[in-house]
Amino acid sequence: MRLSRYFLPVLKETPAEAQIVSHRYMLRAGMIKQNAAGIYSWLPMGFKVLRKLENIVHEEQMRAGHIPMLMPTLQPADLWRESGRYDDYGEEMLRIKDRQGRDMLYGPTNEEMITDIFRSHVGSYKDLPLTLYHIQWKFRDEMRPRFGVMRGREFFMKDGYNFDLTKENALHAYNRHLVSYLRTYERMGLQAIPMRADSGPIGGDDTHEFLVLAETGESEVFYDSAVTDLRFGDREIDYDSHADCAAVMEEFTTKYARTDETHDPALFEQVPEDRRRVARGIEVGQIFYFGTKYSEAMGATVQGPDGKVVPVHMGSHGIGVSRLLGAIIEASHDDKGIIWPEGVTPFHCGIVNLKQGDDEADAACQALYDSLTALGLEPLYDDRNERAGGKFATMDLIGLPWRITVGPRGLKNGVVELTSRRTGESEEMPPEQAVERIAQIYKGLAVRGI
Ligand code: P5A
Repeated sequence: MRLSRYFLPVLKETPAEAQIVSHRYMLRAGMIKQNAAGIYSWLPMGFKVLRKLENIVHEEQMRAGHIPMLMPTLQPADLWRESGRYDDYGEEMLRIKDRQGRDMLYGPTNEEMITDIFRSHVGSYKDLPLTLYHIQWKFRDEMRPRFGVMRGREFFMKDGYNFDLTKENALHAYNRHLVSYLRTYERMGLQAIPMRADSGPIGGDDTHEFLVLAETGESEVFYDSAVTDLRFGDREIDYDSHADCAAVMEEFTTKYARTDETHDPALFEQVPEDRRRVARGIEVGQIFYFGTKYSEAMGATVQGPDGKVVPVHMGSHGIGVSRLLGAIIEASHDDKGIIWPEGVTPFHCGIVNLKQGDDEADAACQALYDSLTALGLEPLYDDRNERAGGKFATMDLIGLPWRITVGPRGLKNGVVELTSRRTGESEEMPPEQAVERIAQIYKGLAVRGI
């Protein structure tokens, strides 16, 4: 993309309403625009990152054997009357009447709707196990929407639902989700720690939240610092193996890690004192096992192998896809701007032309652009007629992990400069070598966006 033809409405001033760094940088880097409290438009660069996160979530869900679909944002109230949650959900639910006077709502989550789909089509244990998911906009009329996309009213969530014949199988689905979530967050360059939590309006006893540690997080968390040494990495896992998934669950959830809702001071005391941590975190996902709560209320049953008709065991599992943008920026920035992890960056590298209009510099930039594009990479070429300082400031703000700087002086010696946004270190090299280096860095990582 050439910056002169893109829509990147960068702000010079820091918007007064933004209290935390991710909100400030998302506004300043022209990624989002607020349309109403907690409701945002995703401008091209914000949309691009959102789509990349969505792609990673899809890839990891499908790797775990989960099946993508799409449910609507608007739901009939009657479904929620069946589960009893229409009245329970309270003020957070946005209630709407259609022209016939029917009660509708903008879905805050989809347990009822998926249970209705399931009961309409599945009647035998032979069709189980089944996990369906979608990535769709949700609405919760939060009392205090704040921190930009972090606590929105309209937000983008991946929500998945498992249907199993037995509790044991449903607990395997729970473990399998934990494993796939660990992989998902790590691909986004994040460490998200599973912590025992409270199930709130979703229900059930077994639930873990995934928290990214950050001072600006809304949840207070208590943990054994040894949990921060755990990495899932690139290990191979058989998602169908109960034992493999249970082993990962045990590895990642045995050490003390809880949110304030389930914190147990007596148990925490048993953690060696030098490893006890009290901090704040951003909740980027949550998994639930709630047994037959919805299937019993709504008549979602199957005939088992013994001929008996039984309600299915279920769980639901969510990832806050739009919130993740904020969480990634909170975890990865400096005082100049965002520092995107390679796995989610909107463009793979920036090209800065120090002397736009100089034939040699223009041609060198164009050649770099063409070579990178031919390799399936997406550079953002700053071809505007601007001072070098302004171009560097924009690149630093928008946070592309790599920058190639091209100027007449370097070109005389046959070199361009390759700079890492994270370390600030620069190296001079021939243009072909810079292309080669960037291709190497993104090997296996290059996801094309929109
Ligand atoms: C699990 C999937 C559920 O709703 N039902 C379907 C279950 N869980 S949850 O924890 O309530 O939400 C899942 C994730 O969505 C994100 N989230 C939000 N993101 C931005 N703004 C909000 N107002 C908001 N509310 C929830 C969180 O990341 C949460 O973990």
